[in-house]
Amino acid sequence: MKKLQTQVVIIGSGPAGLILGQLLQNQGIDNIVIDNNSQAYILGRIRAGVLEQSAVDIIREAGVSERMDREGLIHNGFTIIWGNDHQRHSIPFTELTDGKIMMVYGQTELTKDFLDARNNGEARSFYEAEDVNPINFYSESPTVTFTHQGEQYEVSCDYIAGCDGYHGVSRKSVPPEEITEYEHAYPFGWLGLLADVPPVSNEVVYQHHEDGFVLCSMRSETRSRYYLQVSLDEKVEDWSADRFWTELKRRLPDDIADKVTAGPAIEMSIAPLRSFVCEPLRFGNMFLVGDAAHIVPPTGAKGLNLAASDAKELFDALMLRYKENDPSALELYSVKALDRIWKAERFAWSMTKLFHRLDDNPITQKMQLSEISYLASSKAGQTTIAENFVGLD
Ligand code: RFL
Ligand code: PHB
Repeated sequence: MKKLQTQVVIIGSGPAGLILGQLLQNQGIDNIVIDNNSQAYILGRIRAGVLEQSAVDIIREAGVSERMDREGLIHNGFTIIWGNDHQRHSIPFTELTDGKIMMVYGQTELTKDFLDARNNGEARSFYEAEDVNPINFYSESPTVTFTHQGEQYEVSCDYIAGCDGYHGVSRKSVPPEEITEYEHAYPFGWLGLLADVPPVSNEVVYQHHEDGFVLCSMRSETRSRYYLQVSLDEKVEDWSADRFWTELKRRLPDDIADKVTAGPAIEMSIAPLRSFVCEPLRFGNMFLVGDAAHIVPPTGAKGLNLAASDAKELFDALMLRYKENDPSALELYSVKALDRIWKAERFAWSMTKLFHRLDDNPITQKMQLSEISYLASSKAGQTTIAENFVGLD
């Protein structure tokens, strides 16, 4: 058994764990990252693409923004389309929010930048770790045990940050009577396709369609990301790229469909949609961060942004604790983060319910179309969407 010591053990090397690790590392707070997957596997996952102003600021503070600032695409609005007559409207969110922007920069690229920064520094990390187990976190000497390359490890620390996503071990290690989970699984999913073709529009497009939601997004000027709402019975094996392009063009208005450039799929997958929050986020000296604590349906593009904000909030609290021996912000972490998280959950829930085919009752669609039409015609309505979309302070 190898025994190690550090200040903070970070379980999980997704955006939450890597951002927290980098912020701590920059301030000389020792930390160890432990992930049960390989770096190649982590980099192979295609996920988020849209960063809020606050996430952009956090990435800059971490000192890992060089490529994002060079290659990321700044957006000032997004387009909504609705109804049989394909009405459309651009919501100028920068104009409506005193200059806040969104940055299109793929989670894969962001993760690569943070992994490179960590790999090039002194910080210790373990990938492909097995049987990762946080223990004794209600005591003053929390410990994380795991096996790596056949060797058993025991790491003692001051704090554990559970950044290991929805399926991770941190939340599951909490005694059930100490945690409350709120969850709603939607009866549909998103079929996503990534392709090296130019985007159909220079803005992200959200379309309400009677046969299901459509999202046209991008990763760069030469790489597009599209999503189609599909039923949960659909299997990705039944979808060829050709079938995807045909269905996408069928749902889009003709003039936009004509501009779609089809091409081979780099990746296709189906993601189920879920709203999930657990409370609290602190269990003795273990804290939950990012998807380990909450899941949003992707309609408002909030998941990665929440993970970044959680990491920053925990980092600020740890700084106060280590630099000024003041634990008060750690005590407030759960309450403060949950307030922000529930607001983002509400927005993602409302956008999901507004734009997706929810059921077969025609009155549901009539209500949705009327609400979208109202929002598009009202400056107050658009401002509400805009300020939630760019992220509430
Ligand atoms: P992650 O990224 O899931 O990372 C968790 C890490 O923990 C590791 N792990 C373990 N390690 C040790 N022991 C264990 N037992 C472990 N179990 C798991 C895993 O290997 C992994 O490396 O969580 P994190 O860091 O909290 O980051 C969350 C984001 O990844 C997620 O919220 C976003 O991708 C959500 N999301 C979007 N968010 C946005 O802000 N904007 C978007 O445009 C956006 N689009 C999306 C999305 C998510 C999607 N899918 C596939 C769910 C689009 C899609 C389709
Ligand atoms: C994406 O580009 O993957 C994306 C964009 C906007 C969303 C969700 C995902 O709301």
